[in-house]
Amino acid sequence: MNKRADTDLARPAGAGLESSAFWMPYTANREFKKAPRLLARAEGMYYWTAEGRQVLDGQSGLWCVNAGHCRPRIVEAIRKQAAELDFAPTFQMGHPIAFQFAERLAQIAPEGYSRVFFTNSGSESADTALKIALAYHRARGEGQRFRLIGRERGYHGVNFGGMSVGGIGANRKSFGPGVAGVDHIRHTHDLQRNAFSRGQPVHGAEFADELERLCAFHDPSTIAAVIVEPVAGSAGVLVPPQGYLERLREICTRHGILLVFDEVITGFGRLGQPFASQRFGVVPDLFTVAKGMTNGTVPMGAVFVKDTLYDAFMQGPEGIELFHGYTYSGHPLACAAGIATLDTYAEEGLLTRAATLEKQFEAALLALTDAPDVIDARNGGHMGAIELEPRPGAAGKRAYEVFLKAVEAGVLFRFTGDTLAFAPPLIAEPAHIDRIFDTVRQALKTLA
Ligand code: PXG
Repeated sequence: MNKRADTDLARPAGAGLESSAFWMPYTANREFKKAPRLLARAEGMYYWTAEGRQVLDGQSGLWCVNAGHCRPRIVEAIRKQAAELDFAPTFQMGHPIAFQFAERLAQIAPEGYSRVFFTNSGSESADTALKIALAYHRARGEGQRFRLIGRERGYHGVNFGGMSVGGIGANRKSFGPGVAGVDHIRHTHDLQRNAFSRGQPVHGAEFADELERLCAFHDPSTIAAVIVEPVAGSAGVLVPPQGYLERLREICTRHGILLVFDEVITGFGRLGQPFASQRFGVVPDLFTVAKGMTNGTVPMGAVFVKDTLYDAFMQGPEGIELFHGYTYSGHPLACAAGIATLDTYAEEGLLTRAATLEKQFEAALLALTDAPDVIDARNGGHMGAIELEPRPGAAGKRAYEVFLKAVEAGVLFRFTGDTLAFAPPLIAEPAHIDRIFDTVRQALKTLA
């Protein structure tokens, strides 16, 4: 038996975690456990640390708590569902709430999207979308379309499919060759031409032409799908240049390639519309969601599938149309949380609220243009980033120090490399937004 187990509960929060059993994800474990930062409670725009200090959530958890924390309606729905139907299978059986939630989701989706496949995370959504794309082509007699195209600096989760099409080097390098038949187009970040853009940058629609080059190289009839985030999130909020997504769409259509949008971050109101495709007026063939789907409360994801694709499967031979699914696809607790989340979004107009906050968010973010060491500020909807000049020989260090200073001052956001990323809950008021960016300015000044 683990000798420490009995005494663990009695020790002060955060103390003595050096030998903790928890292998933390995407974390410098040894460093963290020496000086842990523990969040113990949350409500609305705020967390409280284990020591009782209030922290403003500038990141909606991990881009997921779009309606703010511990919303009573969602809490109650989960509580009630857990007592009524904790679990029931969705393989060859069903339960009503999964059907209800799918209907509700279809109601807010772009036109022509009335089918939803449930997963449990963004990673599972990415892999599910890629598998549906491959199976769709095969069902139509185009099984030679096996290639999947991603983009540099893309993030589609950590499972093998999503990792393979993903384009962040550190997420790939330790894990072998990944899925066969994958290639990447270049990213859209162009600091020289587009630094300090407001919203969509002017330059770079032509980066989409790389897809045309890969078509020529591989033969387009071998390419099944292209997957991109409409706005790249993890790689530091890269907003698509004007005309870029339109051009990707046009090239895919011309060559019979499916366009997949990964809307795990952009979905559920982050850009001022329910989904990014509605904001940008570019409609993919499939899109993935997770995170804001249940306001971050119960793990869940989904793939939205265009009716034409679904219909192609339903016209095949009788029997199971897609040999794919998870034990927890359409889990009752997640569906209950999801329905209550959609109710909350609808009641408070949150799926379009980012559009009204956008100018103030942009002004507060772009005001940092003259702060020390800032080399770019960029935004779209209710998300944005500040890129810092890396310290010579110590990439990422400056952003980490700003992050620590801000947490000390009671404001939480994300950093990746030397980029700080911001995505507060959609219930934010202007004063919250000002506080986040004032805190960043102060931290930059102190560290300069
Ligand atoms: N696609 C996108 C676009 C994502 O942003 C995933 C897929 C994977 O989702 P799951 O639920 O499997 O983690 C994500 C996740 C960050 C950060 O701050 C971003 C994510 C997760 C954790 C941290 O960069 N995105």
